[in-house]
Amino acid sequence: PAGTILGYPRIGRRRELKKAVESFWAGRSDLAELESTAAELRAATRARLAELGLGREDSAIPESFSFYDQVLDAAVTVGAIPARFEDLRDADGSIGLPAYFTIARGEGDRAASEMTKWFDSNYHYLVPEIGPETTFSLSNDSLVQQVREAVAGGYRTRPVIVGPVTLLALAKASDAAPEGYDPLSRLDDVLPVYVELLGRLKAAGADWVQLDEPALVSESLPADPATLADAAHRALAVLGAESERPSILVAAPYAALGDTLAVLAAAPIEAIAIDLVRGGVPAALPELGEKTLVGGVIDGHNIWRGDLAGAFGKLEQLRALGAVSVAASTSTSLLHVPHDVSDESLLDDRLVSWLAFADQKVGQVVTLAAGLAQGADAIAEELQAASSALADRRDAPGVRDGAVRGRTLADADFARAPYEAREEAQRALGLPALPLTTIGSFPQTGDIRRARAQFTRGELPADDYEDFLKREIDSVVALQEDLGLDVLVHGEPERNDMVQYFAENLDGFAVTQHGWVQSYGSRATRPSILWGDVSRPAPITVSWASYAQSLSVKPVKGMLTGPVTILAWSFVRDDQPLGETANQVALALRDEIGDLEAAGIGIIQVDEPALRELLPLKSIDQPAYLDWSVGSFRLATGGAAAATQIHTHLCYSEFGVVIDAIRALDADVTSIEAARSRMDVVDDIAANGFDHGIGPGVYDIHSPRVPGVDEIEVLLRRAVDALPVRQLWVNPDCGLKTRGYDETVASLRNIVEATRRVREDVSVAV
Ligand code: THG
Ligand code: ZN
Repeated sequence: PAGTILGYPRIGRRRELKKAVESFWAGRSDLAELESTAAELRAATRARLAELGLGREDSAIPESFSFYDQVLDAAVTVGAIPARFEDLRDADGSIGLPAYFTIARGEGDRAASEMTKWFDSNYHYLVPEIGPETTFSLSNDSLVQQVREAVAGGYRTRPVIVGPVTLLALAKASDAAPEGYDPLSRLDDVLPVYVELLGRLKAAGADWVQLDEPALVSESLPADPATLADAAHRALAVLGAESERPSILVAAPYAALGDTLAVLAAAPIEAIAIDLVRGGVPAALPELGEKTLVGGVIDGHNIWRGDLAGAFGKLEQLRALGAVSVAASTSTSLLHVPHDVSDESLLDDRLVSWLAFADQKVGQVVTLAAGLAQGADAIAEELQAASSALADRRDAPGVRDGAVRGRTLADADFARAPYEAREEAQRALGLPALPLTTIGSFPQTGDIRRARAQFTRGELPADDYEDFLKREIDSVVALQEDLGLDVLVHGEPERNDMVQYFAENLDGFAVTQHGWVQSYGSRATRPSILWGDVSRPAPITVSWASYAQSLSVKPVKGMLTGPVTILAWSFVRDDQPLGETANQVALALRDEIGDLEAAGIGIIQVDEPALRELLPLKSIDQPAYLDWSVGSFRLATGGAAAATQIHTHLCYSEFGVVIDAIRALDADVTSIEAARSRMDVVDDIAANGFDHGIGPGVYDIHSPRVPGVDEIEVLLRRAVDALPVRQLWVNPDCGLKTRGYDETVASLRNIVEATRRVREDVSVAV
């Protein structure tokens, strides 16, 4: 077909899949109910995509459903599961849905699969574990059944599966594997299973299959691009040689394919999908013969209607470069965008006219496909309408705000007093050695969520809601005083989400009602839309922080989300460089910090958990990214007085990867995750000569387990042995929002006791 999409959201327009899956996990519904809900969702998706104009019978509709994660789907399909779950196979060796969920989520002392970010998206996949002991065999035929289900419903769909190279390239060596083991060394062993699968898909009625091979565009994997290209060459030679198989589309989304395009062009496959949004049109094309080049010209990452004429122009360029068969597509799966902007009745009409969620993007692909088939004239009206919307957006009030753009920046705005001077000034805070604090959020109880929902629905008056939140703060402050923490927080009961809360309180953002995007498994976020120049109409956090401070003589830490994280977890305007937008957010936060200082808040934390997340895939793009991301943090915090202690928090433990960036942030104190890696990170910190305050986490908040006093003491002593005491803080790994109160209180009590023990030995050294 002349138009397709690489994949479609799976969670359902109203998160039906999330609800069905979680209800099954809770034992409130059985497997048959779950399977039937899933089948209904798949049927609704096919019908919707056909209604939007993708062909019912020409393989234009992708079969891209997943109960949890597409990487886990592929691993389970080829039987590559961790040894600790082997006993979950059925008698015939197959891996059913309950086993699949157990592999994803863990059970008892069998650890869940590790989760990590999927290329440059906000989606997280489950990392396969592969070792010499892994035996590959076709172990699940869900995809084959879904093709049959589609055929029975009157569709020829195109099954989508993560390809063999990406599956192995994303895998980590299993626990049993020897040092230096490379899962990619198992390529020849896994290929026969893919061959068998392709045969069964063909027999089930699939004319085409899509192998997702985004690993081929990445420079951030253990295997280098040339090794991955060679693996693709070998894999496709084997898969392509089979006669009983569907036509093969290899999709390489998320960045430019570079030299590897020539490898795919020479392979015995029928189509190649490339990302022309992130990648751009290549200067020249290799000899493609009859192969179809699927041009990913509609952005799968973002929600803008965008420049449709420009997208069509890219497809025409492919033809001009010699491609005889060109098709229109999305740059990536539409997994990363919400279902349908027409569900957003509360959004401003004008804003809506600039937007395209998944269904609107399908419409755009259908338009481009018509243009390819019938010529540009046939779609002139649609192209014109998109261009008009783009022009309207350029000129609309709020997109460019003179007051925001009039703020000039000087180099001095990005720098604070020298660290030594700040350290001296901050002694006035009177903190003990190894100061005790938390990351910011306290448990979001059912009561808090209920009150917020009632308030949002208009059932709880604003005054009552505010009272409720104040009582919540009262109890969180009292708890921290009782525990003996040194730097208190207000607990953030007023925040639904650390990004959405700021988006709701800043100009230039819009929030959606139903714009859910899968983050991992059954979990989703509702990214805000950053559409215009950002400014702060009024102080946001000051009243909560001051209220909490009024309850205690100990310092209360103000809590803000940093500019990079606000951008990373929102849909951001695409009409100016990210760095420019980041600086606007930074200026709003800078003003907030000034107001917090004026209200007597002496310690302010600016969280940047996404600093590492947003790091570009291509190493050539990384320095520029670090430049603007670090710059925006420094702009946000650069106005703080020397005596004001600026903290930041980063949600990961790979300190080494971004140590230079962290140093450049120049925060007075940085808290990071360290409990799961048993404090290994302190050696990295010491080796790097990092000399600012550092709080390596001593409590893994991702687990309901309460760490014992002795265990925490061991971690603290490790830190104290590796680093000067004057640098060290004591805190959990991350916010306590997702934990219950019982385990939180017990864990914090143990942290305080362990710290007391260690302080006895180090007090002399301070
Ligand atoms: N906030 C935002 N984006 C994020 C994160 C965040 N992106 C990256 C990372 N954190 C993703 N992690 C999660 C963790 C939990 C959930 C979603 C993403 C989650 N979501 C609820 C769910 O799906 O049930 C919905 C939450 C709600 O009701 O608002 O649990 O922290 N912006
Ligand atoms: Zn964190």
